[in-house]
Amino acid sequence: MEKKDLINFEKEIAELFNNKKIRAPIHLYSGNEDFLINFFKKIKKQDWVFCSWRSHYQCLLKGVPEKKLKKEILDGKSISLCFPDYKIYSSAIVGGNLPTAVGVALSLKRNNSNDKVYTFIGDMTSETGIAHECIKYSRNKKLPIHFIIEDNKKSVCTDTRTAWSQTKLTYENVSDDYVTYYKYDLEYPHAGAGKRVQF
Ligand SMILES: Cc1ncc(C[n+]2csc(CCOP(=O)(O)OP(=O)(O)O)c2C)c(N)n1
Ligand SMILES: [Mg+2]
Repeated sequence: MEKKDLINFEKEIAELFNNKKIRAPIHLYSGNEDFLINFFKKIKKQDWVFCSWRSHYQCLLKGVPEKKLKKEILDGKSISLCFPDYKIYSSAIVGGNLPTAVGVALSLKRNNSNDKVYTFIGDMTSETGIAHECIKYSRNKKLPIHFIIEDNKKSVCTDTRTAWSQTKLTYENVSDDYVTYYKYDLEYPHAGAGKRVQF
């Protein structure tokens, strides 16, 4: 999957949403294609991927066919896309997938598996108590899990740094065996595609 394919996929979903063809929330990505394409080179087919409400790109990069993904989105499931066959799960709850991801990693370790868990979280999610606990536990127990912190500077319409009165996020610029931080500029609004849609 190339950068233009990812961008075009989101553009098509944005258009469908603005034309009232999707009767449920959507959360689109933009500006992080290069990072994700590069990062996914290390994610194997048998690895597990956990995401938030914003996960179209991860689904495509994990191998979910475009048609299958589009159908789920048209069915109103963009906010919680789960494809067990492709080992990718999303949750619309802030931090909701984190304990599950850690549990899967613990199970992989106990079963001496070589597979790994990759967990994508937003900047605000990375500041929550549950994220701090999950990252601490995973590090200390040396679990086969990696957390990717995706900083678009915002939590819905709130500036994350202002909300916590801190100029630097806790995991800002961290890059080690357990955490990868990156920044991107989201051109779409937090949810939707920029047009007020009324059914
Ligand atoms: C437990 C919980 N509280 C609040 C919300 C509402 N909510 C949805 S997305 C979001 C912002 C999270 O921001 P961030 O983690 O930075 O992710 P982004 O959307 O920017 O990718 C909030 C507060 C929620 N879904 N779940
Ligand atoms: Mg954010």
